[in-house]
Amino acid sequence: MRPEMTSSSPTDRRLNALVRHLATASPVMESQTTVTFSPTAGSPGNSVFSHVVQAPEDPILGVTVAYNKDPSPLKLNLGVGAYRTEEGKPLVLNVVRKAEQMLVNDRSRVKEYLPIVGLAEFNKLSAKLIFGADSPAIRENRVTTVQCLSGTGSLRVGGEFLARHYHQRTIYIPQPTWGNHPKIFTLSGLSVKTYRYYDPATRGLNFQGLMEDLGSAPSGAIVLLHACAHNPTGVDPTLQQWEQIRQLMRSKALLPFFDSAYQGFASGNLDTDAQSIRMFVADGGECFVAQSYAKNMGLYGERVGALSVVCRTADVASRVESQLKLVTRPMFSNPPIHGASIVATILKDRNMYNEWTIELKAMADRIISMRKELFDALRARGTPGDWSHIIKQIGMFTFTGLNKEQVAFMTREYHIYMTSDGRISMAGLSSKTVPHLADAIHAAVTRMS
Ligand code: KET
Repeated sequence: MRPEMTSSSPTDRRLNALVRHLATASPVMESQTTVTFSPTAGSPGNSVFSHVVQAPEDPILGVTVAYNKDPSPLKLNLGVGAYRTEEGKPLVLNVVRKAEQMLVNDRSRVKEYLPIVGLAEFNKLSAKLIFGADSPAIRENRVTTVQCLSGTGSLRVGGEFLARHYHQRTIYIPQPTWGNHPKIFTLSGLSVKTYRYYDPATRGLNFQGLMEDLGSAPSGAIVLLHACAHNPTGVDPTLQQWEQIRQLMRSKALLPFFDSAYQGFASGNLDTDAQSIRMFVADGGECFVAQSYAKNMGLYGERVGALSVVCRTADVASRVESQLKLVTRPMFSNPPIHGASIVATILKDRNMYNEWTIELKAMADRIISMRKELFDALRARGTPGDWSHIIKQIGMFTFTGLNKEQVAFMTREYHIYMTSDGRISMAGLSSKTVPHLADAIHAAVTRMS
């Protein structure tokens, strides 16, 4: 083992580096770092990286890697949450194409760096979209919004800010949740705990467990909430339940951190899907919101999103923003211009905005019709079990209840790819592929139970 290696894990080392970074007000001096001399050239097999072990594939994006390697013409990717057309093709929205054309035709546009906080117009419009056009918090300048690298980057920037400036370092995330959440927040420097969320017996919300766990969380703890279309379960609280969650959280000074990756995808309506967040903002309290345009505008690869922090006063919001800049500047300096310009072009023009809502609703409706078709196909096959959760669940995913072995069987025998927790991306399904999936589920349930 080389002298600079320790037995600690990469996560420990990352956190130690973070602690050292935060503890030193001045930049780390060159002389404080240990530099060892290792040969970087020479005979093969002598790599300074020979100790590096092969990492496992990502549990979600790795499904696409496996799918791409499968030569079968029957193969079907229901892993990643990415919308496909009835023909199984990725979709670029018409309104996005139109906005891009306008941007290309505008010769006055340049490729200069954006400010550290990103495109000002995009930030303003994003806050309006999530909090509502008439939001008092926006009117009172109590919201700061910074453009980040899609939903993931927004969560990470928020997490790092909280690790530096908030008195409580514990964040509670639902059990289960999107697989990247625990990694993002641990690497931000927070300590991650879970609260009960899903009841496998009812395939619905474990509301009592949720309230008990948040009720016994330490005062001030951060709580990650999926704004709508919970991933992976497709189970959301009702508005009445949200109100009870809000009251409990405010009474215990728990800090809400909303992840909004599916606004418009749950109900087909942008305002309806923002209701949970707006309830928390309406009470005048503080909260964090990470917004993504990956799904609702189909801008997956453009990496466009925003972090908003709602504060008690305009003065606090302005100071929070100044510190968010210190998080992003050494992380990615400033965000990319293209995706944010597309979003701003669409959001600021009434006609384009309306066109977007129609296209968004069509995507949401197609997913809902896939739920119905899959449910009917399983009923027609007499597949054992109650499959009504397929039509009750909300958003991009169905949490089928299929176990790891059944999923592996469906991949092996039917070339159907999905995450091993039994989550299916309904957005990847079409009328043509429903029978194949229903056959596979039927065989898995009858032969592998
Ligand atoms: N939050 C949630 C709840 C979420 O499902 C995703 C992506 C993100 C944030 C991040 O999205 P971004 O592309 O950074 O804006 N989920 C899908 C893709 C992925 O895993 O990266 C998925 O669950 O399939």
